[in-house]
Formats: sequence, structure tokens, C-alpha cells
Amino acid sequence: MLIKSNPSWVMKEGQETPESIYLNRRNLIKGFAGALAVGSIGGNVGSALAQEGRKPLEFTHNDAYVLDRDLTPEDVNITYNNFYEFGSHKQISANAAEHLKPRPWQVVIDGLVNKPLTLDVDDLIARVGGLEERLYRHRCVEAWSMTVPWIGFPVQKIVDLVEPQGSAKYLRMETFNDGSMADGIGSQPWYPWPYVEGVTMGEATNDLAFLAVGAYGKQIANSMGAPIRLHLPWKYGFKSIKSIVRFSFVEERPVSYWENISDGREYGFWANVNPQVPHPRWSQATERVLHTGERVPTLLFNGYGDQVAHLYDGLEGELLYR
Ligand SMILES: Nc1nc2c(c(=O)[nH]1)N[C@H]1C(S)=C(S)[C@@H](COP(=O)(O)O)O[C@H]1N2
Ligand SMILES: [Mo]
Repeated sequence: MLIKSNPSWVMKEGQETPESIYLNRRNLIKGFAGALAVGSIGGNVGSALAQEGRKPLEFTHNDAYVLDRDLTPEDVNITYNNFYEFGSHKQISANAAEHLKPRPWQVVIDGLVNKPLTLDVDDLIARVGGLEERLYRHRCVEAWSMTVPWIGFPVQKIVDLVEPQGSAKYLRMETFNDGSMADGIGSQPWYPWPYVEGVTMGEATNDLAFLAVGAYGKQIANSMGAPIRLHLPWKYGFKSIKSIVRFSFVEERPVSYWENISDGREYGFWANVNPQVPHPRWSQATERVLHTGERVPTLLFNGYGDQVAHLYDGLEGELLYR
């Protein structure tokens, strides 16, 4: 029933506004039409969208993760977002996300662990012992993709801090649920807030599972999920939960936000990228690379199969690809 509300990001591919048109329109609205004449959109974002005041971060670059394509420009990543807490349109969430207050930010790590923790996000960052930069590809279930120079740390570091017990089978994560910071929470009461996601312990401790606290050399922008968000580059984008306030190690498989909304019919728990398994309403064979105007073939596990395919051995009976 809830799926009938038909959120924009579950639209069939190709029905979205191409970002080239969108950026033009936004720049015109903001009065930056002149800047477009020089053929550049970089640096022309409005001050609200630029989200100034984000601190530069110290990190080491991890060159194990190389891209097969260019980096998506920062202003494109900051202004083209899925962040339902701020509304259902990519075009408005970046502006609306200005109301998010990413600091101070308390993080709870609890559940079936020996050493539960409640701490400030900056204390958590201090305790994981150094940040790294990784270039990752991101594939949204809507068949668009981007690349991001994330700065953060592997989820494994959280596991090390709290020492999950043997009975912990899944890691459940939750986004903030504060309507005073996010208009979309109150204005879309039919959605099951807070946004929840989950992964198996095997997935959580895979080196690819990454918690981003920064991007493009500085603290992560509000619209991209400040102050801390997950990125699982082999899964459809909706698994990569933003603005996390709670990590819980649990025995039962969590029900994800979009799995809940669609009753598992359109979006499931596993959501591994697979070009050969279409979404019930569109093909996943190719993807539109943000900002480039190109459409390229989508790869199994988004190209990260060497690192993660083994996680699904013996699980062939599960709906692994939606
Ligand atoms: N809390 C929360 N996390 C979320 C979402 C959301 O709406 N709320 N959208 C998801 C989807 S569908 C995608 S594609 C990515 C988008 O990340 P980006 O806006 O940084 O590109 O975030 C994911 N994480
Ligand atoms: Mo997505």
C-alpha cells in the first residue's frame, strides 16, 4: 500500500530529470546563468549548497581502490542526492539538508557486544586510529552511478571497538529521526522512519564495507550523509545508509527501510548489484554515469566481485540481487 505513494527515486530509469538540465535550471534560478557561459559549473554552487565550514581532514590515500572512470565533481555529488529525510526529490534535498546539524553528534554502538559505547562522532573518529581515502563507485538502484573520493574507515574498526558476541549475526544501523532537522520526516509520515539498514557480520567485516566521515578532502557534506554514513560499493545505493546515529549488533535480520516500504517486492535485504537481474519495473543492465552523459554496462557486484562474491556461497536460494 505504501508503495503507491510512488516516490520519485523509484521511477523508471530515464524518467528522472537529466542532471545536465537540472544544473542549468538550478543555476538559472540562482542567478548564475552567466557562469554557465564559460562552460563550467564547478565553483558556481550557491553558498548554501557549498556547505562551507566543513573542516579539511587528515588522511592517507589507499591506492588499492582504483577507478575505471573519472571522479564525479564535488558539486554534482553535493547537489544530486537521495536523502528522503529531506524530501523525495534529488533537486531539493541538498538545500533542505542545510538544516541538518552534524555536530555535536552522538553515536550509540550497542546490542550483543562485550563493550557497548556511546560517544561523540569526533571521539569515534579519534578512536579508530587514522582515516583513509578510497575512490569508490556507487550504483543506485535507479540505474545512475557516480564515483566518490570517500574519507573514513572500515566498518571492521567498529567491530574491533565493541567486540560483538558469537550470537551477533547482523549489524543494524539507524539514521537520526529528528523532524526539527529534516522536513521530510514530518511531511512524509507514511514512510517508516527512521531509515534502517542491515548487513550480515560477514558483509560488515569485509574490507570494502566503509564508513565515510569525509569526501573531497574534508568533512562530508550534509546532503551526502554527514557526519557519518556507510558505503557498500557492491550493493545498490539504498543500502548505504546516511547520517547514522546507532549501530546495533543483533541476532535477527533487520528489515531495511525500502524492504519495509515495498514489502520486499521491489527492494530486498541483499540488494547486490547484478546487471542480469532486472528490477521488477526496469532493466539493470546499464547505468547513467552522473555528469558525463554516458551510459555504460553495469558490472556484477558493481565490479567488486573478487572481494565479495564468496560472501554469498550457499545462499543461492535467497533473493540476492534486489
Ligand atoms: N538515511 C538515508 N540514507 C540513504 C538514503 C536516504 O534517503 N536516507 N538514500 C539512499 C540512496 S537510494 C542512495 S542512492 C544513496 C545516495 O547517496 P548520495 O546522496 O550521497 O549520492 O544514499 C542512500 N542512503
Ligand atoms: Mo539509490
